Amino acid sequence: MNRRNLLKIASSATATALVTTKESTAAQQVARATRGTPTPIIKDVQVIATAPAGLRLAVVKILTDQDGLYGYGCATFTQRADLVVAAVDRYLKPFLVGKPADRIDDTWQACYNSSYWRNGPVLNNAISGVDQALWDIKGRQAGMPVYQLLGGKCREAADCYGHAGGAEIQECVDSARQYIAQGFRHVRVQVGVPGMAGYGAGRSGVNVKALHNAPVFEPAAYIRRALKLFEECRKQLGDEIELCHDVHERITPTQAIQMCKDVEQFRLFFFEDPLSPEDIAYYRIIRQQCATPIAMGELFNSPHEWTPLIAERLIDYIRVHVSQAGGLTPCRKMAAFAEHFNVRTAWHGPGDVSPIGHAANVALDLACYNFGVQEYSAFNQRTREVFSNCPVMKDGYLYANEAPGWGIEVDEKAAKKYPFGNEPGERGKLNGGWGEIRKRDGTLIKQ
Ligand code: GCO
Ligand code: MG
Repeated sequence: MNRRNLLKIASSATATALVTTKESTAAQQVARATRGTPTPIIKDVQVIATAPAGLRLAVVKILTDQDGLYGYGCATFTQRADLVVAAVDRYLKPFLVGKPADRIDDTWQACYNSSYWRNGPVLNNAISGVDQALWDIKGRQAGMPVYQLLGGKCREAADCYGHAGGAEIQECVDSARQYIAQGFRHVRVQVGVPGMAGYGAGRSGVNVKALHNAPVFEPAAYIRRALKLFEECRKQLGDEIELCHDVHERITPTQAIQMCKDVEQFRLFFFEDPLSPEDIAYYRIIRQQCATPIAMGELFNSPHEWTPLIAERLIDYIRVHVSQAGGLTPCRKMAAFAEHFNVRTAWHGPGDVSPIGHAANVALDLACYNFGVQEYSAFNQRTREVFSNCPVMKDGYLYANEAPGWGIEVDEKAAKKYPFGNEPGERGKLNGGWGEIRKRDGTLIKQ
């Protein structure tokens, strides 16, 4: 019945009651839809520094002037976490307190420009913590998970790859089998190099002889070993399993060109970081010589790194560490840009991303059409003690938890049980930083 008819019969008490009920219901509906829209003002900006899995995580918490309205954002740069904490405390907090919490991109731009010099890992991670916290607040206000604020689902869940590794080839193949048994359709395979410091794999044998005492890595020995690994994986695991591999920027550009050609026969799902960010111009040569799918991006901080690779279609998967690029706001723009060039996403998702950061990955995974694959690292029991409702892993798929915002609460008392400074070995001595890896002759390897 339309409003005019309603008003016609408005004379009788019942009718009046009917109009009042309808309007009050309508008013309630409007109030519910615009709940929390008196602009929330940033009241405090804090950083939760915790290492429940022995890797330094930094999470920004933004509190607003509306009781119970706050949000979390991942700001994790594990090798320089103390500097990110200082960048938030000393610079972003005084810059933000008193500002509105509901202007996300504007706040991002203001923080990004407030240091004048920009596009560096420390400041980008600090800004990411703020950015993701504002998205969390927006979701909590709207009563929606962040992926809904980005436009809703393009898929039910994010198809993931796990990390299979081993000091010996058979150990890695067996580890891959475990992921396949858990339902994973994609597995990253990494194997150690006897006597050397391999990436993503254990070490075996006695240290090779060198002119120094640092861990040794010889690119050529790694390449020979990796090619044998892929051959064995295909022989034992078959063609169906999607294999990924991370070179981790440890070989020369010409070795990278050759290795990309050599691995073409193994039909990898992707071949990650064959080049360092400083050498990305060589991708033009690799692209002309083989069809091996390339993934690159976790080390990128600036649009000047990813835009040419995407625009020239020199990579297949953009693998940015979301907080390293400045947070959800720049990465959703990056994903949209990449879609036009059919470059797909494969957000960085190792153990040194907090569950908040993994939730941001999943929000992008679900809402962006050009999703490729999601890197997955399991959350150990201590991490789950600190972060409730971590994204759910099932049959090799990662699911959003469907609660408003990221849907994650941080138990700050539990976080304090795992302070920075208790990391094992060299990482502890170096405040979460990495040591050196060198060739036999002492030449430093970018690791
Ligand atoms: C990956 C990465 C990581 C990085 C680590 C650095 O592909 O997951 O290469 O393993 O080495 O995140 O801190
Ligand atoms: Mg990597």
